Amino acid sequence: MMKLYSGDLSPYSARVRLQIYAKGITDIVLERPASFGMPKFREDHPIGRIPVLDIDGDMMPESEVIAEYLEAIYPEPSMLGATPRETARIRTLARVGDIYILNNMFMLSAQSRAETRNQGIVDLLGGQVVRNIKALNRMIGTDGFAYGGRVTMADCALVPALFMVDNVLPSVGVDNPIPANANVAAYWAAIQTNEHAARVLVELHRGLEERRELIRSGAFAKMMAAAAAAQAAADAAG
Ligand SMILES: N[C@@H](CCC(=O)N[C@@H](CS)C(=O)NCC(=O)O)C(=O)O
Repeated sequence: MMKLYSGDLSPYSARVRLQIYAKGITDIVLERPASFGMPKFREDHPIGRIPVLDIDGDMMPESEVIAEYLEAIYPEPSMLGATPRETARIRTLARVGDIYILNNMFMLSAQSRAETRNQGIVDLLGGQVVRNIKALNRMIGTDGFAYGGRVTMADCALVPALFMVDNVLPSVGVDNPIPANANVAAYWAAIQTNEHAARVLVELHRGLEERRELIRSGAFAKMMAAAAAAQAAADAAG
């Protein structure tokens, strides 16, 4: 049986989970890898990030690659278009979610502690997010879905990306650009009523609350320091 190494707060994992839920796939086990964040995980997985799809010991990283693979082996219901041109539109929107929004948001999320914030990083990446939300505003569907009136690979990438913009961008001191972009705001309000999107959003919020509690208690800083020390020791050992 296949396993998806995943975590509640991992937006890239949430992208694949949304696809799994919307397709009604029930034979993939979702699991948080015990070694995630430790040298062992990076030893076992060169990129060292989740999600990873474990196909009987054959490890496949990268959310977009996993999404395309799942689409190929579980073609119904399709999360792509009815024509090659529609599929290209869906993939373009998914790339806006992944590369133009989520990648910048993910890099920005480490800047939420005001005491250690690097304002140059926030200005650079936050500026990109604001610009790209404006671009999305001109591209996004106006019927409650990213494209074509049903859940597609575009929604799978955009829901976790907009979750990060809505919930994490203000914590690095950048105003949330969603309300000022009417089409994105309408999409964001509508897609949250979709049962599959709502399910991953519950998981993402649960993960964010857990993370914030670990930060409040000081446990997160200790975990990060322990992981960094273990990684430095592993690197030094070659
Ligand atoms: N491009 C990758 C990004 C995956 C990624 O950054 N995952 C994060 C969690 S959402 C992670 O594992 N971070 C661990 C690290 O940065 O060491 C994908 O699309 O899967």
